[in-house]
Amino acid sequence: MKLYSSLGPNPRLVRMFILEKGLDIERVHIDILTAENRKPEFADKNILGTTPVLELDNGQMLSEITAICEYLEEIHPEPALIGTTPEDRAEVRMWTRRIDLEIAVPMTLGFRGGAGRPMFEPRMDVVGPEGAAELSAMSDKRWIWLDQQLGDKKYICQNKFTLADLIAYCFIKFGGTVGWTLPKGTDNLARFVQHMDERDSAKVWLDSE
Ligand SMILES: N[C@@H](CCC(=O)N[C@@H](CS)C(=O)NCC(=O)O)C(=O)O
Repeated sequence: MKLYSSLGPNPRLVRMFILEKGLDIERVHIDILTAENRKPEFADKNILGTTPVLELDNGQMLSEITAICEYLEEIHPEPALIGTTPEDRAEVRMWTRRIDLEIAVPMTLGFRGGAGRPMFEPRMDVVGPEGAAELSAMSDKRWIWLDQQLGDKKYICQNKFTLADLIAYCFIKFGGTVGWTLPKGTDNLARFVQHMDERDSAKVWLDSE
């Protein structure tokens, strides 16, 4: 297997997931700053042009972080990061999807149409500056909501470390790389980030690729 990876929260999430699983997968760096991922050659790996992409040994290309992580979990069930029973798996998927759709997507779209506009406008449709500000404000509100859901718990669900924690952590850390900080009223998330920073897999955030 081979992981086509780059800067950004999505590839970093998959890299952390791989480390948490104790796997060793060859990594190929794709330079998204120079739009290497938007060249026609990369379309053979992912028609949407985004990273990460996992190339399987049979040549199949998988993209979308949840599809990649679920695949890895199926072929390497231990340690379980998406739950061990149908109910547990459903709960982890529910939280992961909530964080992805309700927080990560508006945050990403807000960044691409705002501070990230010079990089993204030439390569994809981005929302206008006003829409970008609204999307960023929307995701900030939802970070506050997530903080309330977390409360004084250590992890987002099931009292154990799961994919749902990884997605929240990776998008908070991504924000830190582009001048964003957690909104006021998210002390629980700040504490969450502190203990997640202690995980060995969190070292991917120190490595600049
Ligand atoms: N929904 C996708 C999002 C992938 C994504 O947006 N990746 C970013 C890096 S974090 C990317 O490729 N950005 C560069 C670009 O879109 O040109 C997933 O789950 O993998």
